[in-house]
Amino acid sequence: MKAGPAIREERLHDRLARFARIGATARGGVNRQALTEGDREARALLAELGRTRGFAPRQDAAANLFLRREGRDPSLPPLMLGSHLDTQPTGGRFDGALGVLAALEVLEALEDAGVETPRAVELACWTNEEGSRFAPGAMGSQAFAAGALAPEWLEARSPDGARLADELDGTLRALPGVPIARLGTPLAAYLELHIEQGPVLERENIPVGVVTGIQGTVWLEVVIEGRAAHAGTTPLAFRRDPMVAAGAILHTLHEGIMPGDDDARFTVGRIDAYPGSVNAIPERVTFSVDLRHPDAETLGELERRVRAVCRREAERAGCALTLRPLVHMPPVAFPAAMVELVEAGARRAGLASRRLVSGAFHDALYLASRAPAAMIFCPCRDGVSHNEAEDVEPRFVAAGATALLEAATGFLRSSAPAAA
Ligand code: HGY
Ligand code: MN
Ligand code: MN
Repeated sequence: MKAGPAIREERLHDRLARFARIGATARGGVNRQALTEGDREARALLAELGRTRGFAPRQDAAANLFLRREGRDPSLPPLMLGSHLDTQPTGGRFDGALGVLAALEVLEALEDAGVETPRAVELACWTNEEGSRFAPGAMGSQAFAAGALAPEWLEARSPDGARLADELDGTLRALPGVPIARLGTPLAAYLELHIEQGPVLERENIPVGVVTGIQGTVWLEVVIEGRAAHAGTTPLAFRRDPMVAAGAILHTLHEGIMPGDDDARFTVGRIDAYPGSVNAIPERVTFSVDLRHPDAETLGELERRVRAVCRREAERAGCALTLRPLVHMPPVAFPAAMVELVEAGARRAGLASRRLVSGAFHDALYLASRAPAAMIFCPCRDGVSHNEAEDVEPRFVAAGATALLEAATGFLRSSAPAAA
């Protein structure tokens, strides 16, 4: 393999700016939710950029999009680099897009340098990592790892009423010239660059985060059903008010979970009252629970506690309770060899690094069940993400992409088949 592939910072910055314009919001963020027109536009641009460089695009039934740069032996499973292009409703310009465009930058750097790699290198753009329009998150990578889309996902409805199966179909048809491969093609290893979405690296001014694993995540949908009634005429004794139960649940869990455990994360990001009229006691209150912990057993214990508090407070308010599990992601640790590969790559590039566990889930969590995987983090300003103000200093964008390139070429060298 000839030496010399290098990241072209300008090209990467231009790409990030170009993709940030797709779904750009007035406050400088991005709203490019999974399987929307904006998502389709970004995917089409990515396919076009790949085609221009001879990286063959393909997609699969979960609308994951791949670009493939051939290597010497096409029969060898490829090295895969990826992330996601879908965003939160008030997302930032880097969450996901940085990993996809840095992966493209690695493919282009290899191409620019005329490097023949022993095996193909593929870029993967995973569908619906965020899970905010359609649960669960990391849907595309889950389907890829399992080799199938869970049938119950297909009937899922987004808050705007769209049906997942229809949105998937429309997204696939939006790339008519891109063949649809089976779900779960082979891979030798997976690497993902992502912003840290937390404060650690920036606080320590360290450009490269070597991610050792991802904490566990549980999402629940909590539905509390009481009886709609008149706000003015219904005395307390006659009320079966789901909002009373919801208020008690949120108070008890906010007070009881995070203050007692620095590693625990409890978030209610969405709450809805039906019919949502000022002067009617609601018939139904629905809210989301996002629960996280690095320790699987503790996460299980926290979930049991959430369920028990929901049952107790619903009963107290004379309401019915339905708890729907939406996501269950056990914590994952990346293989030591892959973690060391990333660390060695940062060292070769002269970049300071430190190890850390990811508080956010990522597609790498599912790829780790199919092949040796690892992640690279770069610092983001004030550790803020899932916020339109999300920002990354240009020097950290360049450092992250360089670390990805070094880890990729390090893997390609270490896994090159012995010369025949
Ligand atoms: O929610 C998560 O952890 C991911 O950022 N979507
Ligand atoms: Mn992300
Ligand atoms: Mn995200």
